[in-house]
Amino acid sequence: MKKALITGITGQDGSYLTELLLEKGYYVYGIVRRSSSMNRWRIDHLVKDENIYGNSLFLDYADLSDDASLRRIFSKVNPDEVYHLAGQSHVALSFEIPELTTHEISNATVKLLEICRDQALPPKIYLAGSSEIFGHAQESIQAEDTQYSPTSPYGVCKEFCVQMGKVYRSGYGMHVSNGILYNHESPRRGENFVTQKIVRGAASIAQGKAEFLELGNLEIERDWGYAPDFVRGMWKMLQQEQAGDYILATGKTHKLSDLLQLSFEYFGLNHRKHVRVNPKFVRPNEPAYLCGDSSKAQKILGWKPSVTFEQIIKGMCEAAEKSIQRGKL
Ligand code: NDP
Ligand code: GDR
Repeated sequence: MKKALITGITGQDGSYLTELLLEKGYYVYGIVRRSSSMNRWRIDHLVKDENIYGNSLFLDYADLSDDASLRRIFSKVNPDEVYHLAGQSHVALSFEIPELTTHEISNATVKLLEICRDQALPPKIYLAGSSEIFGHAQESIQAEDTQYSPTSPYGVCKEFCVQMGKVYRSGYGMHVSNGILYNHESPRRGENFVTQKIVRGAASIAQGKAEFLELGNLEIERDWGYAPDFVRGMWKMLQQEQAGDYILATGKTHKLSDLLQLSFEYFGLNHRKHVRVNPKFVRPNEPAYLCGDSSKAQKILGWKPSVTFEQIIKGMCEAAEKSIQRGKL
């Protein structure tokens, strides 16, 4: 049985990746960090399952800023595959906390690469790159060879990681793959990302708990995919003999107004009556449009997205509705 170590196991992608790897018969080791309140709802169902937790799933306390704890986990686990997903993942917040963003994304990635390099048998490594590295791209559809032009501290840090991944791959012959992933969503999406904010905002308005939803830039277009599809792509990257860089994207974009319409209509509302712009949510700079070409992943990994934008948003609305029924929203 293979052993996988996941940083960011409590996040959206980490939770789906854990499910996938357990299904495939892996031993999964996850790094969790201490917080004043437990924030493990995405993996609670696995942790509460006695057949899983302690048998094929293991959690250890660590933090990206705590070198000793990370090194200790590597010595204990000796992983075959490392999926490095942890870090400050909010683009808008990276303008407010650029230093923390740099530490958690750039410095932590170098640290992990170095720890992996020091292992007797370095593991295969997945690094969580982002479409934000393309920023104000020249090409309307970006491919792996599109020039990077990030527009946020987050995007710059992710470019740094992608470049470092290439350096460790070519310099030391390590199996490091960069996934350049476009936005991917699910009912487990964090509540301050725009899809979940809109879905839950519409649900609150429908319940009479709020009258308006305040958003930032409404004139954007993104290539939104489905998180469980994307973690399948991460795993496929590490099953290749050669490591590489791969874009995972649907190749189809939608406007923010499409997202608003779908979500508000689900709850029987007209979004035009309930949405207003609050400059607080407008970023200093950002790409207006991002769309990815995943031909390389389709050809080499045999990867393709399986869920449409409409199905993703409907699934998120249904999940919000269930949360309302359980009194959790
Ligand atoms: P989430 O924000 O849902 O999860 C982030 C994870 O990182 C959480 O488990 C969080 O732990 C953990 N984490 C953050 N800081 C630290 C730290 N200092 N030490 C230990 N753990 C930490 O992100 P996603 O699952 O959506 O994304 C996974 C990765 O992929 C991220 O690196 C993100 O930037 C990148 N990415 C995501 C895309 C997307 O659309 N989802 C697209 C492209 C890239 P805790 O639960 O304790 O906060
Ligand atoms: P993004 O996702 O920044 O692309 O990062 P997010 O959902 O935060 O924003 C998408 C677009 O919506 C616009 N927007 C708003 N966004 C938020 N969060 N809140 C608002 O009120 C709002 N109003 C408009 C944004 O300006 C933006 O254009 C996600 C993260 O998962 C990253 O980690 C990942 O790297 C990228 O996707 C690809």
